[in-house]
Amino acid sequence: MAEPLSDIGLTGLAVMGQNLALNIADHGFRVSVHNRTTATMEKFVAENPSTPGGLAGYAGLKDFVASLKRPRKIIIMVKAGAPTDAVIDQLVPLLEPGDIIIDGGNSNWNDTIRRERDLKAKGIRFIGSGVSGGEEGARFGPSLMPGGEYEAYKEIEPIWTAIAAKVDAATGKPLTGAKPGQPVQGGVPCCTYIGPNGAGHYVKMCHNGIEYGDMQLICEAYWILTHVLGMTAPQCSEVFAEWNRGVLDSFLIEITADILQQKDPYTGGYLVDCILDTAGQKGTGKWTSVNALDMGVPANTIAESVFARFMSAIKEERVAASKVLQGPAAAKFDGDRKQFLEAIHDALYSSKICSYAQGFQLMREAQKEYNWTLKFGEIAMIWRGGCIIRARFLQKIKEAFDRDANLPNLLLDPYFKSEIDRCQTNWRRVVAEAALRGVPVPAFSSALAYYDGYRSERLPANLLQGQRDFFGAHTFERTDRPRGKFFHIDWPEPSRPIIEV
Ligand code: NBP
Repeated sequence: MAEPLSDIGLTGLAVMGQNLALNIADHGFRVSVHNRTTATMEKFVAENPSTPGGLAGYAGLKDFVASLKRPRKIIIMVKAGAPTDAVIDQLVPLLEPGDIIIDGGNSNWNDTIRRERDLKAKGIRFIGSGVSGGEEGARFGPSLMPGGEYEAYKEIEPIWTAIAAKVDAATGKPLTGAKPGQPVQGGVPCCTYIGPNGAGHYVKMCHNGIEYGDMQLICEAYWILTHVLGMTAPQCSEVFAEWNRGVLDSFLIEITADILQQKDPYTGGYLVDCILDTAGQKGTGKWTSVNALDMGVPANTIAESVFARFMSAIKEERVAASKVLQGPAAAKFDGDRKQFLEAIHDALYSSKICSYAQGFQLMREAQKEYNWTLKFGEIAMIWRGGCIIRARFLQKIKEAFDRDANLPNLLLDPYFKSEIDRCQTNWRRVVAEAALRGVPVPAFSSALAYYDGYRSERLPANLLQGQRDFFGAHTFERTDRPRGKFFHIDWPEPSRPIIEV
């Protein structure tokens, strides 16, 4: 008897592809799978003989494509960049108009815009879908951020919403307990149509930028706990575990508490104290920061988080500099420890609000740039589960955009405004204490500078414009004249006449 046709195909069976294929099959969909290296596909299929939907392995792309129901839906889960283009080029001659290619990799949104346009000209529909949550998310429920033609998304929507992470409708908390072959039942899927062409991959990139910010902010809180309050790793672990019961409740705080109490199998000490302090990055945080610079959006906390990784990476240089450069003498902390602990909590929380405000501002600007209409409340909603930044906090962001879909900045929402009002004295105290003690907190301080900058009616850019006009005749606008009217001083002229441009 002929094999049944599959609901969907997936090519690229590394860690993400395998887990995503199993997730899809767990929801009763039959999945055809393919990998450039056939042995990987054969091993994967042999190891998973009885999934609810079934896996069918194909060595050749022609047979793989022929095994799919029409319109064919093919997920590409290969290394982002040239490999994705290579796979698309191999697939296109085998497809028919109306078929759908879905790129689930971490592709740059500009590539997605280009691919969607080029494929549309050939009659092939293209979805660029952010897939968040790493290996675990792919296996038991990622946060999914699909972008492309809406009608094409509707074709994959039943599969996409089935495999996405689910959260409780009332609390927004992720539904847990999925096991192989037994996905969670019910709940609200962490998946929504994001917008045309590259919108899904763009939003995924912003998610990653925000993730960089969250991680760096947590690291700075840990550094203050250890370097101002002198806490040990397990003591810090208890603090984070406690914080995880309040407004900071999130996956990243939870794993931080766990990591900090992990013993080191080699030394018997704590693992975190044995991990070399140099961090890498794969690019999406950098893309977010570069894009913020390109679009002129102040996303300084996210960018500082990327720079902090770069600073960590120049370990040898830092070691050499530490022997030469002086900071303040480290006095023992003699303040109220309980109060200062609360202050660190509030500094972390306020900085986090600013980091998210920047991420959402970036997306606001991008929608103008790329002619998208992004639904920010829905974006916050689908990040509540299945991704690294999942947090109770996202429910509050969703509520803020429910109150005002056109909110210009999260800081202006009444809830977040009152939270910052409540926390800002503590936040300032922590940043000041860190500065006085020479403890580097680039993301905490840049978030505070962002807050103070954003709430400033006037900034010293008046002088800056004067300087620009002095050396480059760049002209300036005046406080007492309408916007758009430009002036210039003829600086070299002794009488320095003012010229209306
Ligand atoms: P990798 O990014 O490590 O890519 C490995 C896969 O790409 C293998 O299947 C490999 O085939 C295939 N491949 C390569 Br490399 N070059 C190819 C080519 N020219 N033609 C065909 N296939 C090619 O896999 P991953 O870590 O599973 O990630 C997959 C995608 O998901 C990436 O875009 C990644 O950025 C994204 N992502 C990853 C994570 C994560 O936590 N890892 C999270 C979210 C998103 P082979 O077996 O023959 O070498």
